[in-house]
Amino acid sequence: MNKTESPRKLTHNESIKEAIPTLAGSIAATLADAAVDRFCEDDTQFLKFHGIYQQDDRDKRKVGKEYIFMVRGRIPGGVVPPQAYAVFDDLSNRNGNNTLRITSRQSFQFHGIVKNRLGPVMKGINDALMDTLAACGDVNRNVMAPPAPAMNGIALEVRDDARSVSAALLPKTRAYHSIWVEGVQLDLEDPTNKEFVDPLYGKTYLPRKFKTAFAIPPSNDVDLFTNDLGFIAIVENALLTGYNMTVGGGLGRSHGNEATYPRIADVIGFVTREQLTEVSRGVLTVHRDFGDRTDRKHARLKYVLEERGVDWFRGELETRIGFKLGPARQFGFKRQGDEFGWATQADGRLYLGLFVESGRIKDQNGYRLKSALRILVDRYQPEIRLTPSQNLILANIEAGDRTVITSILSEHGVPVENQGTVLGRASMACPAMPTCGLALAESERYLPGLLSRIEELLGGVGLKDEEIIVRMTGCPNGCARPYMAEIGFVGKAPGRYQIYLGGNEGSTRLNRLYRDNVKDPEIISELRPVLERYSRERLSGERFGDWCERTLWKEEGGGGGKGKAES
Ligand code: SRM
Ligand code: SF4
Repeated sequence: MNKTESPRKLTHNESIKEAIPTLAGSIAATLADAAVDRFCEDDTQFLKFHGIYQQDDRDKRKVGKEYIFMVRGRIPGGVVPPQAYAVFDDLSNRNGNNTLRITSRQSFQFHGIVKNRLGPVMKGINDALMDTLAACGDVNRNVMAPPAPAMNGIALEVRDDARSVSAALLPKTRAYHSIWVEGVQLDLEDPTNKEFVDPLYGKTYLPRKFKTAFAIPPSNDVDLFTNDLGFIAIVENALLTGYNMTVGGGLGRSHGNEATYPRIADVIGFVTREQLTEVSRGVLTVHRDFGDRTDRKHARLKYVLEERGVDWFRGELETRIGFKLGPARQFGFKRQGDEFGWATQADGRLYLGLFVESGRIKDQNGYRLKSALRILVDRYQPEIRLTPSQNLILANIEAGDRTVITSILSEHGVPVENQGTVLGRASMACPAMPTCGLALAESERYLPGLLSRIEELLGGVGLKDEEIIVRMTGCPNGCARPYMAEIGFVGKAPGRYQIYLGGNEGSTRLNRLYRDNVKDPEIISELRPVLERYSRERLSGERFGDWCERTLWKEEGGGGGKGKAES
């Protein structure tokens, strides 16, 4: 800043964090006041650090605002023990909207909780030895790791490393435990609370959210390059020697604001397993100290990387950690997404990959996934693994139980073979309406119908059963990672979407904007000519996204985010 420039004003979030670094706000007092159905604005910001969002049912707005809460778990690597799953299932029946939502970061969300049930839900989650601390807020979020059960020891080691990093980056405030487990307001007269400053985050935490993921090539099932911090497992002579580290990925953008854009992370070097915690803390503190605290739309680590450059970042990090990163090693990603059906674990037991449409575990008409899962969990105690593509895996199943489990699922309308459709299995949608306050258009409720129409179109142009990765979000924030899809739909207004084309199977490339503000009836007519051309012109085995990149974008140009990862 030169002498004449005045410092830019910090955001309101910065001043409330500075004033109450324990993040306690007046949450406990409001919780105890049965006469009110919601929290004040500042407390809604603190609640996020506790894993809670205040929402309202947007379908009911015409008749008045009905406040409801969404609670998100912190489940590193998406591993849910059977006992905890049973508790989650009970809690969603008694207190929520009778569904459990698998998120695109391997967690569970409970929707539709009214204020006086918030306490019991939070207590129930903690009693099940799970928690929601730092599932949201300006902190490191749920750490992702490959969900498929260990085919060898490497996957277990990577999962352990993901857990260690998750633990190392947790905030240390005692407010969470005090409010939700002990049920009391934090005693602010106690000097340790009065003077509390988080040892890692400081008083004002991060300028914005921070996301971490681990991947084991060739699978990129965690969509690694969309994370602020990523670790790519390097396996040499069948041993996990360490990780290539990536920094500066992120997808959120705003319509009409060119200064915001999706960005693919950079690979910045190699670290050993022993160095993981230190480098993770180091990267987080660079975000803490250099992220933009004057504009929350410009506050992600990706903008620090884009504006200051990779070399600057590496130098800053190395100064903080006191050692040099090694040169990045060879790696290659082939595929994102999940495998479905029965498979064998290294220990001889079985696991079952189940497709869950848009991650919503529910009973609806003849499809009763929620009831079936509960029976299986009670009787066979499988471990539940949540995947970053919003599906689930039942793990650690004895081979002898396979037939009966298959028939219990079948009796509940849940197939094990040929689950969903080819397009459905490769799709994702964010929740959007009616719970998300930021949704501009439908997503989860709308995508299945649109997919049927696209399937019909594909059949008509000679592409029946062609896998194309389709993702939809109700606004440009990118929660279902639409900017990595071969076809991405991004909500612009009710019934209107942007269409992005050209992501790839390994999820190492951003797609580009093809058409803006397309009305629902025109989506199919916009897609028809490109799919017809793809069908005619594609090379043998060439995927739709790769054809777009090779052909369409050479002709059309196309706008988009920053970067393409090496793979
Ligand atoms: Fe997200 C905000 C849902 C993954 C980028 N996201 C929201 C909120 C909380 C809306 C709000 O702030 O009021 C949504 C709650 C809707 C609801 O009713 O449940 C919401 N995000 C989700 C989930 C549930 C979508 C899903 O389909 O599963 C995912 C929860 C993951 C988890 O368990 O932690 C979810 N959100 C993502 C991802 C994907 C990822 O992390 O891999 C992104 C893009 C990656 C990134 O962060 O850049 C993402 N969500 C955002 C943003 C844009 C952030 C930005 O940098 O601009 C917002 C808006 C915000 O934070 O203000 C947002
Ligand atoms: Fe809400 Fe937008 Fe995220 Fe969808 S992408 S859940 S509409 S914030």
